[in-house]
Amino acid sequence: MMDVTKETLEDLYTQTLKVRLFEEKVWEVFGRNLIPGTLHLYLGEEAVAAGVSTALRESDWIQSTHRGHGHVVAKGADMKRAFAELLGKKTGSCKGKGGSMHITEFEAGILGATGVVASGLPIAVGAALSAQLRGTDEVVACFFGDGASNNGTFCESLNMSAIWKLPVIWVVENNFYAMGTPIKQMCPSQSIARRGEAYCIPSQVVDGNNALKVYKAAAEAVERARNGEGPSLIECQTYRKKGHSRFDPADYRPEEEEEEWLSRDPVEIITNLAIEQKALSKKKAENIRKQLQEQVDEAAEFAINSEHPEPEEALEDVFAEVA
Ligand SMILES: Cc1ncc(C[n+]2csc(CCOP(=O)(O)OP(=O)(O)O)c2C)c(N)n1
Repeated sequence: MMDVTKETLEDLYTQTLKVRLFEEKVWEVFGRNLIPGTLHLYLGEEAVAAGVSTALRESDWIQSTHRGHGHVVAKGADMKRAFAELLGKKTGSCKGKGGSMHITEFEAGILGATGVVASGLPIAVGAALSAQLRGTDEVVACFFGDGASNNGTFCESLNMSAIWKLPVIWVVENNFYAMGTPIKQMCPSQSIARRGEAYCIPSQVVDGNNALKVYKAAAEAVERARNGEGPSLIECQTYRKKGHSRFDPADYRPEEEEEEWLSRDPVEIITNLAIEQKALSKKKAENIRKQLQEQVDEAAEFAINSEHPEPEEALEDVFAEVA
């Protein structure tokens, strides 16, 4: 088992908590009716984004999904611009034109989020091919759900990444439901990792509520990708705290199942681990929490106080000029 440094444990705590506090604030602001459109919260799945992003460098890339706030915040998106995008404001990362499902920030290695399920996988293949052709050692992590793994692009993208030995990490967030459809009704094997093996891609299942376990799997995958050994697949088993999107009460989930999963809170798990391993004192953990809360509150205030775009800006940045 790979050893991790105290700094890494502190980073995992910080990233997991940052995503949690960001999402809690989003939920609060949503309750004030300030967020237009729909919203897919990442609450409960924080350890996946935290573990993967801690294994990446700033110069690496991520491709996100409709449930993307956690991915982009953990990878280092500017929280003010990310929050403003949720509110459809001019100061947002896409000038308010994308909203919750399309936060993008190339400067931070964020290729973008997408509302079309499974459409991110071919984009990750393209980005990884670009990294390979440019002779860099950049790595691309692509997040997607169990539902997305039933889309045709999953097969095409995994196959191509395997034959060309592309530097991709396929990160499946298996939260056992695609909207209200349980995985039992979608996948004959119920194992996404087995599907990765069918393409000769080293694949493993990890506890997606434990940021340290996700980090270890991701760090091994990153090393393989940097060494030119090609893609890996990590199936992170996790659970969302809320429904699929803003108005879904998730009453299709059995009570016992919910209780069991929700008793294993990702923030508590990494806090306890970091304190046990003496990577953090309770006091330092509390100081980090305070600082993060201030940053998140500032981001929300910035977003709320920003202007909406003018109607005539609607078509700006939408079409590219062709010479
Ligand atoms: C191509 C496509 N089909 C259907 C939808 C509607 N839709 C939005 S999210 C979703 C479920 C996705 O489930 P999963 O991939 O497991 O991700 P999760 O929401 O669990 O994170 C569906 C069917 C869509 N956005 N795009």
